[in-house]
Amino acid sequence: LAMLAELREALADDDQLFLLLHPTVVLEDCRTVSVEALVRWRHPRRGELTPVHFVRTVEQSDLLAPFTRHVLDLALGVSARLRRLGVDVPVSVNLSPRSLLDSELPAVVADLLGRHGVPASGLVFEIIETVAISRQPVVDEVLAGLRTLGVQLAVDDFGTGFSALTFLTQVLVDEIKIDRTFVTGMSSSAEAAAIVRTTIDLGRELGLRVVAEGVETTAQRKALVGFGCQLAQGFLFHRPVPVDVMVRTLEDSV
Ligand code: G
Ligand code: G
Ligand code: MN
Ligand code: NA
Repeated sequence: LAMLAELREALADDDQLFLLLHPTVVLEDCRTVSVEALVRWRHPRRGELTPVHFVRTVEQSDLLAPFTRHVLDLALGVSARLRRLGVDVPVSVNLSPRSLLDSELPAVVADLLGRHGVPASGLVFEIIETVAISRQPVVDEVLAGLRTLGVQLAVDDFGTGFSALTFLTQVLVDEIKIDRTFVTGMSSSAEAAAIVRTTIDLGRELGLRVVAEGVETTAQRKALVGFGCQLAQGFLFHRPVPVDVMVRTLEDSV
């Protein structure tokens, strides 16, 4: 309860919630092709908190919609700032599965895109597969509403949820992000390697972008290239960085 009150304050404060950005790169030349927004909470007493410390509380309260809006506002602010510098890379935002039960979401997204002057194609929502099994009508409606706007959808942590492959075809998804546990497991587990390899093939067959998450070693990078993977995210390439750092880095690249 104390945390809820503090979160309410954080949402009204310009300084407490902020984003780190984590690039996705092309494996071949390490060029940044998109940035993922990762929210952090600069708590007045407890210091910098990661989402594991507060997202569940947010999801179980009436703060989810304002929180989602706040993160989206920050992320689109970043996008607008990059675009003014001539850097045209999509920004991806992680969505709580419960946000897909909010039928107002597409209208909120449309409003914020308009305010920031960012085209819908510049926004990617990362959703987890688990949303596929509930498939309540409102979820379909919200996903369809987002698709109609032209927002892109990525399946995050692919392979770890309750997978419904029909989800990939019924919901028009643009991208699959292979969960980090499979990438980490590749070197010691033939099964993990097989899952990575076949997910890359699946993505290619379905015409989807495939991003390997959590790439930390050059051996993993080589294996992924060998499997025909083109995109990756991970500490080998970048750590999540503050917005100002990312802006300076990308500014130098144009
Ligand atoms: O940034 P970090 O590695 O701590 O992320 C931990 C988890 O928090 C990841 O699963 C990530 O998807 C999630 N996460 C990061 N930012 C957001 C956000 O803005 N909203 C939601 N719902 N989850 C987020
Ligand atoms: O669930 P999601 O994929 O959104 O989680 C994002 C989280 O994964 C972020 O907190 C980010 O810091 C973390 N992450 C991204 N790349 C790596 C990596 O290469 N190694 C490790 N250990 N964590 C990573
Ligand atoms: Mn993610
Ligand atoms: Na992920």
